[in-house]
Amino acid sequence: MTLTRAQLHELYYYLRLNRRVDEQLTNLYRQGKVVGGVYSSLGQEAISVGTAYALGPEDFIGPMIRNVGAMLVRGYRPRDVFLQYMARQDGPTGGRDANTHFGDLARGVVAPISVLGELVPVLAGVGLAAKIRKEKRVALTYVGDGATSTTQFHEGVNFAAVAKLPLIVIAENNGWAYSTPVEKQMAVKDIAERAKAYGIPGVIVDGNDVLAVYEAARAAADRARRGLGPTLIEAKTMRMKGHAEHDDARYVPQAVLEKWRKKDPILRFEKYLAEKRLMTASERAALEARMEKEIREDVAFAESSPFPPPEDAARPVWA
Ligand SMILES: Cc1ncc(C[n+]2csc(CCOP(=O)(O)OP(=O)(O)O)c2C)c(N)n1
Ligand SMILES: [Mg+2]
Repeated sequence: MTLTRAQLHELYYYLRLNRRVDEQLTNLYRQGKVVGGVYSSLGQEAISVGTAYALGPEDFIGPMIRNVGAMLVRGYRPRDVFLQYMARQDGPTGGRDANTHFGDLARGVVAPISVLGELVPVLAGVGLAAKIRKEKRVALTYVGDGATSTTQFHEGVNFAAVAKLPLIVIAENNGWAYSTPVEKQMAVKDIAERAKAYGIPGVIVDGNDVLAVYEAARAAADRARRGLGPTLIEAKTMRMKGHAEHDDARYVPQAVLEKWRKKDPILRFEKYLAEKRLMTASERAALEARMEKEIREDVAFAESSPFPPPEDAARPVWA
């Protein structure tokens, strides 16, 4: 374990921030203030936070809907997320696009689109550019279990493998792709098994253990930087809510959710920090107070931001 006490606190802060942003988005949605859907990362925070934390500022990520945590680690603030979900003028896309469909190349964040698996070849391209320019950059992106069945996933991973590109693909196996369970999605038991067919390492990690996720991403990044090519990391987890806030997920057995609630990644990390005496109760309270203040201020800021003026609608778009 190479992380310092301060870094462990930072990891914990991002996990909590991810969860609080998520809870706040749900509140805003229920108040009718969100334009579009809310895609929760409840219970999956350790994957976004642990992987993004393992990268350096020169690296690139391609987040998907459940990776708000990774965007927070890359420097976006809760207000950016609230503004974007509420389609306000001061938001990252000025109200033009929804949910996590925003990015900033200066921050190393590639904006996603909805098409599943699409970011895999795009981030492979980032890796290819880095390789051609001899830059020690790593590109990391996320797919769900469902997204690993797409053509784009296959083409992207295969190309990255053949060209030995510095790509890390995080497969978040949360058991469901909308209402389709994993066993109806694929005939292999583990997504990681698919890596064999591309000739790259396939690693399975406990997606609810932030330190394990961090270590796996760290190792894959080191490997990529040494020119050894891509890694597929399967993070086992569970989608703890419906596909989005409109979906009550009645098709998910309650007993399964109950089992996974006991493995909550944040409670687990809290327990670890307490047992190892790495965070005191007062340190935790201070962190919580700082975060709550930020959430409160950012919600207020986002709510007071105007909607974009209609005459602005055709400005910066492609055509
Ligand atoms: C190519 C493609 N097919 C279908 C959809 C519609 N769709 C959006 S999210 C989703 C489920 C995704 O499941 P998974 O990849 O497991 O990710 P999760 O939602 O569990 O994070 C589907 C079917 C899409 N956006 N793109
Ligand atoms: Mg899924």
